[in-house]
Amino acid sequence: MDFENILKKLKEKDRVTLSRVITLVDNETKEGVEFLKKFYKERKDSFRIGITGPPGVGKSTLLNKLIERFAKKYESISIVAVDPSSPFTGGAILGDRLRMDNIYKFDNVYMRSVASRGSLGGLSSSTENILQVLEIFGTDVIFVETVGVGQSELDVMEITDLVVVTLVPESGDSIQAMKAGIMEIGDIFVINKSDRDDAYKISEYIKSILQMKYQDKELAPPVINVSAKNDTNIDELVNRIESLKEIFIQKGIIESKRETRRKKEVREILRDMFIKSIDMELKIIENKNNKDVSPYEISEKILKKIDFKSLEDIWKER
Ligand SMILES: Nc1nc2c(ncn2[C@@H]2O[C@H](COP(=O)(O)OP(=O)(O)OP(=O)(O)O)[C@@H](O)[C@H]2O)c(=O)[nH]1
Ligand SMILES: [Mg+2]
Repeated sequence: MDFENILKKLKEKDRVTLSRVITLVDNETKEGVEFLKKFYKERKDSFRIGITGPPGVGKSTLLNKLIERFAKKYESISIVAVDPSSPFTGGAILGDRLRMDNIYKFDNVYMRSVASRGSLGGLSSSTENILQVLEIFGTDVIFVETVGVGQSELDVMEITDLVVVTLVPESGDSIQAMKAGIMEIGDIFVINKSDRDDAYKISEYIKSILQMKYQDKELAPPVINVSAKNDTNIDELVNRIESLKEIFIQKGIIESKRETRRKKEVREILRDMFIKSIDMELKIIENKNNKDVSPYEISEKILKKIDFKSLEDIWKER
């Protein structure tokens, strides 16, 4: 593969090449890994915004409105939708593409859907690799949409710089249950569908929960009522995102999040490599009669047999 030529095309903002490289990386191919290794230093520090929330709260509709604003302001915008087909809307990728019609109106917007499957390093590490390709491509802002249902979807939010948690007026009843997960990770809380009744009651309720948690009123994440459908208060949300971004940069929060991510990724990659090589050794041992050997002893034997120098080659051959 002519990596230099691929990089050149990416830098020329060639989307076909971009899609191809993302596929290589998403499938965790050897070429994909080599590409990321070789051109890691070519990355731009894109600002990563996570949009999460329960199924059907209007994340994609909201994102569509945000794209409109951001596409006018920045040179290049990307969207990564992780499993856009939630059981709630039954909306498949196609449905999302219809909802997000601004993807087509602006030629500086790139969208990619990824299936919500746990690869070796988990959903967050395979999504991280895609974001790195987008950063090599040179995008300014990346939006990541996940349906906030499970732990792996919440983990994905850790690879973003700022998290927008989206709720709706009806979310009130389930907030107690959500507290441990989704309520913990939001930097901004949005009450979408505020064209409906009780939208302000719930925002007051969420504010009170957040203020209790953060004690200092100033530090509590903002809660903003919007209606994506009617385009109400979207500009206010954009302003909040932009000002929080500035604060995060000034306080060094983004830099430290990035450092934490890098460390965590190394850990996950190493764990993948180890597990793979252990599995290979286990296969060899399975064929032997070990019924009277202690599992501890077998484990120690396997550990001694692992060739640490070739871990990377083993990993690449998966
Ligand atoms: N009344 C009202 N309906 C809305 C609003 N925003 C979105 N919807 C509707 O809510 C439904 C779900 O919208 P989506 O944008 O697909 O929601 P989502 O959170 O992305 O859904 P999943 O990705 O499937 O979890 C659609 O029928 C939208 O038209 C809003 O502000 N007000
Ligand atoms: Mg959606």
